[in-house]
Amino acid sequence: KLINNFTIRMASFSVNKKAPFTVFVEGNIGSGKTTFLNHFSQFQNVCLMTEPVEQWRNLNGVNLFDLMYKNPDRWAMTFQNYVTLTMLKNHIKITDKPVKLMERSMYSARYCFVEKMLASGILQEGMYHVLQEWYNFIHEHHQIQCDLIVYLRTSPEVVYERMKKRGRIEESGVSFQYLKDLHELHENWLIHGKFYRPAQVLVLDANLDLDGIGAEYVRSESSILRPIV
Ligand code: DCP
Repeated sequence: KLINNFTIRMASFSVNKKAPFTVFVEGNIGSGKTTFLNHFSQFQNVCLMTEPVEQWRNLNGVNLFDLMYKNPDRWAMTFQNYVTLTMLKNHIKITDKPVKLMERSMYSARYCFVEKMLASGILQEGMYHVLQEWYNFIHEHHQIQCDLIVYLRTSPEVVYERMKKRGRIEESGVSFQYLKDLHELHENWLIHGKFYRPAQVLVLDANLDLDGIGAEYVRSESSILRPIV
């Protein structure tokens, strides 16, 4: 009986425990998502979840990220499959902090990258449908918390320059057209609502350079830190 009572109490604790106010930071490659997250490292009550790029770069010594760009027909499916798993782990990660800030989400993988890969023939229809089945299954069986989306809005020209300057070796073959298409997909999703948006979207001007963008970041603070301020 004691054990039963304990189990019931634990179950009601996990039901009642409030999920953190969860924010997805979205935007094109090079839009400044990492810098944005770094800005919020000054607040102790915020849990920062950076994108699992390092895991994509080293899965037991295999660089899936590099393989995806070098040989997309062969590796894009495997890569997006692994992105889904690593993102899901971040989505369901528990934190005691009242605010959780996530770099990207399963949604941008689904509505931007995977859509782009299907349209350009990198993903075959069968592969695409397998990924859709995963997304739908996850959606039905997990509570993916999302209270706000921050969209770091840029122009493709600006992010192309930034990406070249950053010089990530794996991205050396990424074309301007690729960034332009990804930009359109982000716009269709986050501005025009072509795909499901799990929360309201706060749009920031992320074309500004590092000197000017601080003010944009500060502008978002009250929305993001809502449960703490
Ligand atoms: N990527 C991908 N498919 C996904 C997510 C990311 O192919 N579902 C790729 C695109 C980039 C790299 O992974 O080559 C990282 O892209 P992000 O835009 O997520 O991260 P950045 O580091 O470029 O963001 P920022 O410069 O805004 O900090």
